[in-house]
Amino acid sequence: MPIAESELILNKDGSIYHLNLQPDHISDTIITVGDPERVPSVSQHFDSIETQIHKREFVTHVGYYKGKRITVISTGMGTDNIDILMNELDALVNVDLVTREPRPLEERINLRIIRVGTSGSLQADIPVGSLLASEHAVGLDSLMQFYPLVETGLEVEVATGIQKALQLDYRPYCVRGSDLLREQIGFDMVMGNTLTCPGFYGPQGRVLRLDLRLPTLIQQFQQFRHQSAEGEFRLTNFEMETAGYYALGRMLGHEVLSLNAIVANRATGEFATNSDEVVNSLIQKTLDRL
Ligand code: R1P
Ligand code: URA
Repeated sequence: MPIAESELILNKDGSIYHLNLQPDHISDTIITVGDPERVPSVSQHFDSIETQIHKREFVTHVGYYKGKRITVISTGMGTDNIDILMNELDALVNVDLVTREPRPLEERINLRIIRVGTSGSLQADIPVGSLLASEHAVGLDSLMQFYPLVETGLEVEVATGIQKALQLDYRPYCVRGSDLLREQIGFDMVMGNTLTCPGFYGPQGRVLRLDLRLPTLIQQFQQFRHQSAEGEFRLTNFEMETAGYYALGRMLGHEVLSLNAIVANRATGEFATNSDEVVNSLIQKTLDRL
């Protein structure tokens, strides 16, 4: 059955609705960033840039780095944008946009998607300036209320423990990212478990003028521990996209890794004075290891 025009929306030139891209625009290896202005910070290192396309917050540059074809795309903030990004990237490679038919299983393409983002550390022993690779992500957002994500026993235990600790009305979701990519690109980085929040202020325990429902939110996150045969699990950092990437990556069959430049420390109250340098060192390391 072809996918209806209302479900898989194409622009007049045949490009996909939000990303504004055609299948031959993208490479199998894709770096994603939240901030559209971070796209040229990545592509400035390319030997050459073959394509530059943008629509809304989705800015895409495609080019070559040391002979390898790389795509860099900005997503904006939040897992709602990651829903759009992951579904549209997958459709570009795994749906025939002319016949509107999904490709047969044996023709499916697995993308490698690496998020290069900023993040706040939850723990005093992970200082600003650290580079952190997310082993697991815990999603406090609602995206997985709408997809049948299959979680492992450990993932369910962790998510249930966090639900209890935070007295949440719903169970968060927990997903492990790509071990393959983490070993290849993040091998010398801090290994972490990332909390993906549906906001930057209240959901990450920041108080400006509004009180929080749970005043001890930050302490609950910092102190949360789960013991299992795999060792001790603790939450290490806050950001706003990783769990959405990992969950949709698992369901669609793509390898996904989230890398975090730690620019804030919520235990010590510090913000990095050299945040651009920290992000640039993460970009350089990522490009050299792809
Ligand atoms: C918040 O300031 C934004 O920064 C982090 C969060 O996930 C959120 O998107 O990532 P980026 O620096 O990639 O945008
Ligand atoms: N991004 C976040 O989401 N939180 C932080 O504290 C820093 C960057």
